[in-house]
Amino acid sequence: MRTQVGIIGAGPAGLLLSHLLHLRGIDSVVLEARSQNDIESTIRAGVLEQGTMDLLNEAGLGARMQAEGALHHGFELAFEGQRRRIALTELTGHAITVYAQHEVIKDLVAARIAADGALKFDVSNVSLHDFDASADAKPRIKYRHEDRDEELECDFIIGCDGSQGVARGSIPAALRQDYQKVYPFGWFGILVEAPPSSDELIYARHDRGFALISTRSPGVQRMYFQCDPKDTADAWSDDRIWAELHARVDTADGWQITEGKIFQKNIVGMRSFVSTPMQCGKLFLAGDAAHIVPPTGAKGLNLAVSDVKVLTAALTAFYKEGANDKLASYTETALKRVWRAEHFSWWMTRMLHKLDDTSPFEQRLQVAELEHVTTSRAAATALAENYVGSVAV
Ligand code: RFL
Ligand code: PHB
Repeated sequence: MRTQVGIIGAGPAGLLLSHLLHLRGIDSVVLEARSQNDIESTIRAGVLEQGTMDLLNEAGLGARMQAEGALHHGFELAFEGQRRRIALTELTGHAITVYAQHEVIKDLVAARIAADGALKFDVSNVSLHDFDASADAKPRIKYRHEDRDEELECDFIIGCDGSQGVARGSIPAALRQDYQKVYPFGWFGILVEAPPSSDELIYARHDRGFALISTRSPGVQRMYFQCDPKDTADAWSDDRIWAELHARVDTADGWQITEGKIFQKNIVGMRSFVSTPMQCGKLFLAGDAAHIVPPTGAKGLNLAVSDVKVLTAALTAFYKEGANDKLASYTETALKRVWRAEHFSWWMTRMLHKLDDTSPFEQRLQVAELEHVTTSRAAATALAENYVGSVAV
């Protein structure tokens, strides 16, 4: 089998790339290790930046997002028993949409299937071959599908296979530089049948640890609280979860979060990670395959989308004009936004979480910083520009 662009991974990065290339008349095949049902039901991100929304709309993928997603013009920071608003739209002219990642995935899969796009689920034993830069190199992806060993020949291989994929590791270690910070805490996430506690997201800093109140729909809410990454979901009864969330988020004026039936619990670890370069010969990496951010800044999915935007322009220039320059500078272009988001996500994480080494002095510094970003218009604007993704890079 042959195609122009062989894509590994049907996450937001791989599916969106395949769809955008199709709109520009470029063929691709997407190989995914999991089943369609699995990728369409895994609960992950929720916040889409304006640039992500614009791109999905331009690509004809925005109908359900506009109908079912919720446009948010601000969010709140809770600390010291009170809540202060960051007025995103007033400060930046931009907004965000809360629309679950697995709904984006469903929209993308439907678009690929409607366009007869080649999308293979449940593949295994994926390996990458002959992607060196020489003109006569013919990149190939070997894989197993429906009990047969298969081979896909292509002009380029794009690794969109997330943080645990095989693509990044196919680049020789001697050519790569990895940067990493692992945080000594995780997020306990729950899905709750309840009305929203608040009109906007709430990021809370408390001496007991961080908490986040987000939403999925008028009847389903998403909440997180900082926990030990080695903790297990079973160790947390519903009562214990609500007690912890009330302690961290409720405000001194008597306002409380709204409880409901918890129907899903999970724990995720937190790390910051960048692998560079994001390319090697005819292999390119996009999204979590190349970089990870802690979820505090809501940037991961949006970064995957911005990589794909840069890569689509580069591949289009190659196929339509024979130009190589944008492909050659892909890493440099993509990493500017990546490092901006890495810094922002680390900064938000550090400002809002209980850190292992936080002395009482540093705890007061966190509060001083929160006071500053919620009272200085300049500081609030810097935060807001980073959050909505309109910050200059
Ligand atoms: P994905 O989504 O991990 O997709 C990779 C796909 O590749 C497949 N795969 C393979 N396929 C074939 N062969 C192999 N050898 C393969 N190995 C892996 C996998 O099965 C999978 O389907 O990567 P992608 O496309 O780069 O997308 C990245 C985003 O998923 C990720 O950054 C976000 O979910 C991060 N994130 C958030 N991002 C935001 O922008 N806003 C948020 O509000 C937000 N909240 C979050 C988050 C991530 C979270 N977790 C679970 C870490 C909240 C949480 C709790
Ligand atoms: C979510 O709704 O899942 C969510 C929202 C904001 C974040 C992270 C996750 O920063």
